[in-house]
Amino acid sequence: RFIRHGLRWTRQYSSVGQKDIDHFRTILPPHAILTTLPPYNTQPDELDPYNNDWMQKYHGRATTVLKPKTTRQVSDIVRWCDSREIPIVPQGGNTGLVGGSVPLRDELVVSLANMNSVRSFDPVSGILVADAGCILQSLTDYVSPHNHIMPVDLGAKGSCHIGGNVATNAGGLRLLRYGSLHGSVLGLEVVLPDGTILDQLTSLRKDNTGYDLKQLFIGAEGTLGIITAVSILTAPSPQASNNVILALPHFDNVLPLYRAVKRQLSEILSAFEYIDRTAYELAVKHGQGRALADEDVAGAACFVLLETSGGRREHDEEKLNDLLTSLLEADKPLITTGVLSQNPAQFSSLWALREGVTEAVSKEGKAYKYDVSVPLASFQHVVDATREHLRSKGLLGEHSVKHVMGYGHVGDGNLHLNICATAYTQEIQDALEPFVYELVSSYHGSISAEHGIGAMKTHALHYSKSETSIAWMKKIKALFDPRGIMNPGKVLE
Ligand code: FAD
Ligand code: 2HG
Ligand code: ZN
Repeated sequence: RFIRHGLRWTRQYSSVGQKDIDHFRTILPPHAILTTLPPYNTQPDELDPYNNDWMQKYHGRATTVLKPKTTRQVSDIVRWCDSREIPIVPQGGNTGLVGGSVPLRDELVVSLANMNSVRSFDPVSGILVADAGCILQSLTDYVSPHNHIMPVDLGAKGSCHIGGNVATNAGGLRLLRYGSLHGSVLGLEVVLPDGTILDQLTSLRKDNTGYDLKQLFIGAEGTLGIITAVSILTAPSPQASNNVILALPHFDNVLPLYRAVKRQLSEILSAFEYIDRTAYELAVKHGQGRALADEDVAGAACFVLLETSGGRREHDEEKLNDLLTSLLEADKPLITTGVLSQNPAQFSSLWALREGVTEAVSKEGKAYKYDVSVPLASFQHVVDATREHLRSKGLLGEHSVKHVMGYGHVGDGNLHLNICATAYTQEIQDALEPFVYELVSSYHGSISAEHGIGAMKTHALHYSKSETSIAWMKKIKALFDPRGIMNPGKVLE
């Protein structure tokens, strides 16, 4: 049952055929089935949004996309696929950055987009139970009038789903304050690869009743089952939020700055985000947030976006002003300037300079993305060493690699190394890998801090996981999914 596919041994699966469509018609209404097969005869380009990823880097050839509305429908679809050995790609908002959300070949896509209802919200405990297909921004809007916020926030919030966030264990911009989804997700409902519904949708803060199975699905990237609902602890909205962008003359000042900021702001610090000069300039060039004044940017090698969230505005502003004064009046100032937002529009605009980098990079060209955990002190070295390596290969220039930049979540030790090129080419790919992975490994870092493994990094998993860990991951996969139908070729080869 195995065939040779490229360089990897890959299982042979069934393709979706007429008999399958006839069966899916008994489960779903016509509007929930997109297929190039009769009687629907969907135009192939209507399937493009499901077959191509956000970066336009990974391309599948699915003939069929199903959009169930209920957990029962998901279960019926999966049970059928299990019996027919039809591989499935669970898909949320398709904003993933590692090629996990699109088919490698002609797998069936099960989109959660129609499962988009809030099931319950308790304003006292802050516990929200929602269908997996709810868009993150719509959940933020839902809990906001109840004075709560989602514990996760990211640039893709307008399209990513909460189920996709959980499936990728997305980190994002609030991790420093609210921790990872492994902590804030209280329960999950999952359709297992044989169609069984695993109901672990508890709303309990504490539940030490043996193995915590839900943790396995958080970050499994759809390889162990389809998440159909999520119970998540939301946080009380801060009464006051402020942000400031700080310009630094050298990268070396970032670490001492982080220490000083933590010491002085302590409990009100809610984000400490990094962008280097190249990333800043691209964000501005592509209209992500308003440019800072020329005199604020002059001499800046990089920037830090700092956010505070607290209970009393005067108290927080006093702390922030004291911080800025002490930073600027120090004998050897760590910053050249600080721009403090004065109103909600400026607050959003400063955030856009950081959140908008991903969008800006993709407007500028084709992005090679390395999402790594490395010691904070080495962020700049990783970026510089990669740039120099590309230069030594003759690949730096207007017609090949246009920019090499670093940005990310300093507070989490997570660097986003982005290489922006005019096109995706084998030459650039070969220059970057295994170079970047070996560099990260030399720091005992992680080759995926928050975006996951997807299809992009299956071959590189060993840089961050021991042989024993990978062997046990494979045993877990085989236990849940003996036929290997759930998102094959993702996470594990
Ligand atoms: P998809 O892209 O559809 O899927 C991602 C993976 O999860 C796939 O493997 C898919 O099979 C699986 N999956 C999706 N839904 C389910 C489900 N219901 N059940 C089982 N498996 C499922 N990531 C971060 O960690 N931090 C960031 O700050 C961040 N910022 C981003 C900014 C931008 C502009 C973009 C485009 C992406 C960003 N990402 C970030 C990457 C991405 O991981 C997140 O956008 C998000 O968590 C993916 O959710 P999605 O619904 O789009 O999932
Ligand atoms: C971010 O932090 C996201 O902005 C995306 O994780 C990072 O595009 C990237 O490399
Ligand atoms: Zn990130």
